Amino acid sequence: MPSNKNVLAFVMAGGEGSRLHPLTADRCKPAVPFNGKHRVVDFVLSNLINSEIFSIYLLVQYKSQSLIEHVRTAWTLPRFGPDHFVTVVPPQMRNGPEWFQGTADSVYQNIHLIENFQPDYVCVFGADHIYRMDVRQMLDFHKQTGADVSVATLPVTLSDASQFGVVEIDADHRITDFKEKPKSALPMPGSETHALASMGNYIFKADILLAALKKAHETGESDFGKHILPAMVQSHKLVAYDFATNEIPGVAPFEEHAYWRDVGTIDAYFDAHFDTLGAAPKFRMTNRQWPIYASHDPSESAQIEAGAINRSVVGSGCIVDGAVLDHAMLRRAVTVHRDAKLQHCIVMERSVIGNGAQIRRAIIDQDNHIPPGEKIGFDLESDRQRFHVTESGIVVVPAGYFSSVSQLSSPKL
Ligand code: ADQ
Repeated sequence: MPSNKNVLAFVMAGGEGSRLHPLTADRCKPAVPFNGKHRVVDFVLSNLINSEIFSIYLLVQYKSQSLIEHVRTAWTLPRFGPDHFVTVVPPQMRNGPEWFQGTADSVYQNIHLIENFQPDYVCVFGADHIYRMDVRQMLDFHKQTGADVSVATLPVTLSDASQFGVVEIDADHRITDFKEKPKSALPMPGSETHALASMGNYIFKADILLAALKKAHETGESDFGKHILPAMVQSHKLVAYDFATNEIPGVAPFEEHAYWRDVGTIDAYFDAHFDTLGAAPKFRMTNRQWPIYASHDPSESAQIEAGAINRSVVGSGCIVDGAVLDHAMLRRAVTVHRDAKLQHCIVMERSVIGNGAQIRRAIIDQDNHIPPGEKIGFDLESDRQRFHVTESGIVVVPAGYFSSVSQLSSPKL
């Protein structure tokens, strides 16, 4: 199998994901479930593998157990050679008693992995995004422009710009300014409404990265967006790769071109799920030419006894008996009992929805036994007393909440 042998990838998967709480109470952001059977980390890993980049270190830190288990079961690559691996790297305190102090420090603490592998190029990618990307096209651009660093970019509205690293560029795509999460941003060339944002995915010439990491460490700087990239703008050639030019085989005409979502907040996470539904979704989970791989699931098929189902995903091992599902995402082994009604809901593994329960605009994390007749998402003031509710009114029931408060046994079908 061909591979980009001179390319090493680091996927930074240590993010705490505090704005996704309580979904990140027991797991890091890249391990958060997405859609019927995926985890968020599967997108970047699939993009790298589909781009024939097979040498991947996954840097983990915060609450990494479920991510490690997921990688062990879903991402053990067939070993065609010593350079084919997805290896989880936890903080090992090689340079002192500190764990990773930031994104750049997570790579710095593993600098020996770059020195041992001796790549020409290093991809440093985030793990928190829903998208398809052919990384080879960014690599080609990086080589053609002779850049020291390439930053993947896309337009965001000026009002959203403060959540991102924002770049200014000249006519040759050269980055002339990089500001991490600026209070206000200038519009990009040719637009009055959008600024050019970093997607948090970078390609470095390996020797440039090594030198930059060592220098940053000496001065106590630890983050790519806050420290390393802004500091390199004057001294190095940084270029902005335009994600809108990235072409993926098998993308349907109706799909949103250059779909990319940072699912860092509950609202963004919730909305991205529903972008995948319908006959003409903004983002199609299924694309046989550019698959997003997921865990191998040994469960039996879903079983629908009766019910009314509209635009929904029913994962393997689910049982639905006489319920109404409207824009519902059921992950593996969810049971929905008679007369229950789910509208715009995500229900995670092994949860049980009792007879006649009504739930709308909610995320039910795993292992919840929702009692018969329960109503969630209708009286948000009362929901706020028990659950997490976002400003826009999405209710999140934490994992195991209903098993611990009610000790319910599963109602019979
Ligand atoms: P943020 O997403 O706010 O901005 P950050 O929280 O540092 O940046 O996360 C970047 C990536 O690194 C994520 O995949 C996260 O899981 C991981 N990560 C965070 N801390 C880590 C640590 N200590 N060890 C290992 N991994 C860690 C970044 C850029 C912005 C850019 C946005 C795009 O800084 O410039 O616009 O991503 O979403």
